[in-house]
Amino acid sequence: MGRNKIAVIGGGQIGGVIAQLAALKQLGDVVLFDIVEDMPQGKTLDIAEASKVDGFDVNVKGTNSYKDIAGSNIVIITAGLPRKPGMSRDDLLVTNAKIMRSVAEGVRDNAPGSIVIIISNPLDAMVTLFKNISGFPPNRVMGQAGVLDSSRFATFIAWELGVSVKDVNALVLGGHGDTMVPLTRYANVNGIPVPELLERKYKNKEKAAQVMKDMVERTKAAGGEVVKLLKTGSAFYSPASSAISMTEAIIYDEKRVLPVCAFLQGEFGVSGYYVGVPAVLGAAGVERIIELTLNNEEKSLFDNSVNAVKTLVADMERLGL
Ligand code: TXD
Repeated sequence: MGRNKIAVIGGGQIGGVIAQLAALKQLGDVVLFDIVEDMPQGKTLDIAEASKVDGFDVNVKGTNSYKDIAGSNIVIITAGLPRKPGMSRDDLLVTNAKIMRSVAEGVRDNAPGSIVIIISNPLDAMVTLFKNISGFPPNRVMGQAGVLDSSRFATFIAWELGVSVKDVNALVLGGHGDTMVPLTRYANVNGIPVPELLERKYKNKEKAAQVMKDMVERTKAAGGEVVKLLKTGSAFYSPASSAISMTEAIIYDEKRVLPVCAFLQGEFGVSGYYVGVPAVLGAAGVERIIELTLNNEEKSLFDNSVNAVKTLVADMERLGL
């Protein structure tokens, strides 16, 4: 087997950082595609010219032609507009569905054996659309949301408790929208439940519960918090890192257990929809979905989030997108 080839579709903010990280980590040769002329060529030239300094040696190519993605084993899709302040992810549906349609055709026709990680928003709908147009099997089509949302949740917990973020485990399930479900009961610091640590810190159950609730709300609104600060565009470093960690899990067959926007076929009581759930990522892509027991409150939040995804997918169909 030769080198991995990683195609990144959409050479904007997230696509550019993904290309740089993939090169720095020498994950494989990198192709950066965009419809804007010269821009992906400019970014990849810039990245390649750092190879001596950073000590990496892979091919990094920018292109406006889908032919150049031929032979890619991983395709990461970031094409699509980002939010502006005040917008929800769902407001991007019409514009980005049109973009995703052309991207899905390009990937289907030129990299038919690839494993695809989608980042474009509204995430759950864009993954669904890609799967429908490409006809790729569900294990080879997934979305990135949960790795980032969980990393945001873990970051807030680490700051609150004054511990290393490396020791925090936190999981966010559901759709990548305002209804996402950060699981408080499963959040832990090297196995010690976060709610217990908060109660010890505040010596007051109500206060501890309020602090946890605030972290949950901040996690759900975290994308918007960055959008508001940036004024133009949305988060790009952390989404890029999240896509890279999924890529590593796949190319190194790591069997990592990550929250992934994956196609459910009966798991969690859901059939035929893409929703964020824990899954095993390895050489075959989404190899297995891991179910876990949700209590009544968690279940109702999860169902609410699944319903939001269903509405979005129905809107997409109603609008003929
Ligand atoms: O975690 C997540 N999933 C996300 C998703 C976190 C943050 C932002 N997320 C979404 O990713 C965001 O809402 C957007 O829908 C995408 C890409 O965000 P980015 O910040 O990278 O947007 P840019 O900088 O505008 O880049 C988008 C690029 C830009 O260069 C366009 O020229 C290109 O997409 N584009 C296309 N590429 C290929 N094909 C077509 N048709 C096309 N149209 C635009």
